[in-house]
Amino acid sequence: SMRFDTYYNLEGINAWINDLVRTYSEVTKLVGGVSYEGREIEGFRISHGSGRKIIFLEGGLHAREWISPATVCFIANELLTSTNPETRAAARDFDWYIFPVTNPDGYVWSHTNFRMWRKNRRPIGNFFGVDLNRNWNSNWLVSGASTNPATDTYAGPGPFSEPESRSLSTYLRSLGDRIDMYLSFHSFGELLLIPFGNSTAPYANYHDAINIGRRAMGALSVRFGTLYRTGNIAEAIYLATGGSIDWVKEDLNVPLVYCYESRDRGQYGFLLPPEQILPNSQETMDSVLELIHQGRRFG
Ligand code: 0X9
Ligand code: ZN
Repeated sequence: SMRFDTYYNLEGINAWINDLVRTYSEVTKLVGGVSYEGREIEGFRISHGSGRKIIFLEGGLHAREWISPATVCFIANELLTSTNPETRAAARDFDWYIFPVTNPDGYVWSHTNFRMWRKNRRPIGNFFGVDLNRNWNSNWLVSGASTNPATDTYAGPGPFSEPESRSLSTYLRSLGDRIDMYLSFHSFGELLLIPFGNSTAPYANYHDAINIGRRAMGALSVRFGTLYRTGNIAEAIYLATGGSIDWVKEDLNVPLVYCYESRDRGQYGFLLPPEQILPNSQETMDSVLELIHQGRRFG
């Protein structure tokens, strides 16, 4: 079983996924796509009878944000092992599609060569990497994204130019209208963000999404007092288009989509000490349960 006092590399996470498949009959291995360097985007489904609505967890789109895959793994572990009735109900009531590392090449690079790597690893001229949270086909290159492959927010030569975002989006589309909630995990900043990255114009359930998010962040704060701010991407953080949650909202019409910016507020930033994996993950799990609870109330 996985420990939550240390960060795992890709091999470790994928070995743990194989363990889960062997141990739990409700776990099925999934392949969500493929990376530039030919790695599979490995994930798994937790299902107690298929055909339920889906909660989709996307981790590790940005390589250096190691708390993201760790938190996604913790949530999965809770769904499989917790005896808390609320957690058991959440596990049974949904089909959980869980992908801890959606940028495997970048994650490996950040473990082996350069800790602060963010993008994928496709060579572009003399440079490497496209920002996989700028490459989705939703207002691509409109705001907060760069045409310069030397930068960390390079959006790529075109929308879905990258195998990771293109294949994952195809996979997501294949799930059709079954996705009820999509959660994307990043760090850092202690924020809960909703679409869109270039506009604060309220769409159909904008205010519900904000209210549900605020209540969930109330639940997140109970355990350790961590205070997340909830808001639209453009107002709460900065203008940024071509991100995964914007595309999932716009193209797939998923009712509830959120992007977590996990601990901390910048003291350690991307280098969050391993002692904080457990508290960050526990408070996040508390909030995910509340998102589900509140999502039910609002329909
Ligand atoms: O800039 C980003 O991609 C995210 N912040 S990070 O520090 N993790 O890089 C914020 C993205 C918010 N926008 C969308 N999710 N679309
Ligand atoms: Zn990020």
